[in-house]
Amino acid sequence: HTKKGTRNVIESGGVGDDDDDVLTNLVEPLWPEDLKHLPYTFNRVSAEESIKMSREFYDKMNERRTIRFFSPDPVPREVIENIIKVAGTAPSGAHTEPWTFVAVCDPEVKQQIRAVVEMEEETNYAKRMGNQWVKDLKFLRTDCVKEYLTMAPWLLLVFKQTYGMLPDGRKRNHYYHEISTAIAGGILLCAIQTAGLATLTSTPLNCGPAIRGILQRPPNEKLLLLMPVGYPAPDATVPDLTRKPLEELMVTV
Ligand code: IYR
Repeated sequence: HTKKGTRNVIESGGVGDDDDDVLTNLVEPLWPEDLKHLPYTFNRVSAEESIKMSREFYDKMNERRTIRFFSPDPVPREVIENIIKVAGTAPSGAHTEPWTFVAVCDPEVKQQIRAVVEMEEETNYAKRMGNQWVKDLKFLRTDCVKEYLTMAPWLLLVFKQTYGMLPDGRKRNHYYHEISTAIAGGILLCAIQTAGLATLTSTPLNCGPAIRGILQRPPNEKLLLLMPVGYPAPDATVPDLTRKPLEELMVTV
C-alpha cells in the first residue's frame, strides 16, 4: 500500500479531508455491490408538530453548558450504553462507521488518564501555547489541574479509526473518518444532554498516543474527544456567556 498522492485526495473525498491514511491496495468492499435496497418507512409529522418538536429540542439543547465541576454520583451503565448507541447512528463515509467509543469507569484508569492530561496541560499553559492563547482563555478560569477527570463517574473517549482492519490484517479505507467521527461526537453531545447528563467537550492536546496506550487501543485509532460524563456538582459554576443570536449565525438565500 502507499500513502498520499493527488489521486488519493480524490478517492478520500476531496481536498480538506484527511487523506493521511488512504490506501491503494484492493480489498473486498465492506458491503456487497448487489446489496438490497428497501423501501423506507418515514413517519411524517405535520408542520405544526415539526415546529413544536424543533422548538422543544432547541430549548433542551440550549440548556447545555460545558461543565468543569462534576458530582461523583454514579450514572448507570445502561445510560452510557444508550448514549453511545445514539452516537453510533451517525452517518459515515461509505458507511464505514470509523469510530470507537471507550467508556472508562475504572478509577485507576481515570487517574492514569488524568495524570497524562495534567502533565501535557502543564506544558501547554506554561510554554507550548504562548501568551495570546493563555489570555484568550482567561475568562474560562481553567488551568492544568483537571479534577473532573477523576471526579466524573465516566470518561467517554472518542477515537476515529483512520483505517479499518480486516481479520487477516489487511487494511481498509475509512473515508472521511475525521468528519464522520466528529459528527458522531456532536450526536453524542445531544444524547448526553437529552439523557439529563452533563459533559465537557475536550480535545486533549498531545495526549492521544499516551491515552491510546493506557486504553490499549490499536494504532489505527486516534483520539478525537475526551468527555467526562456525569452530573454537575451542586456548586458547579459556568461562565456568564451568551450565544450568537440567529441573525448572526444564519444567512438565508
Ligand atoms: N486544553 C486546555 C485549555 C483550553 C483550551 C480551549 I481553546 C478551551 O476552550 C478550553 C480550555 C484545558 O483543557 O485546560
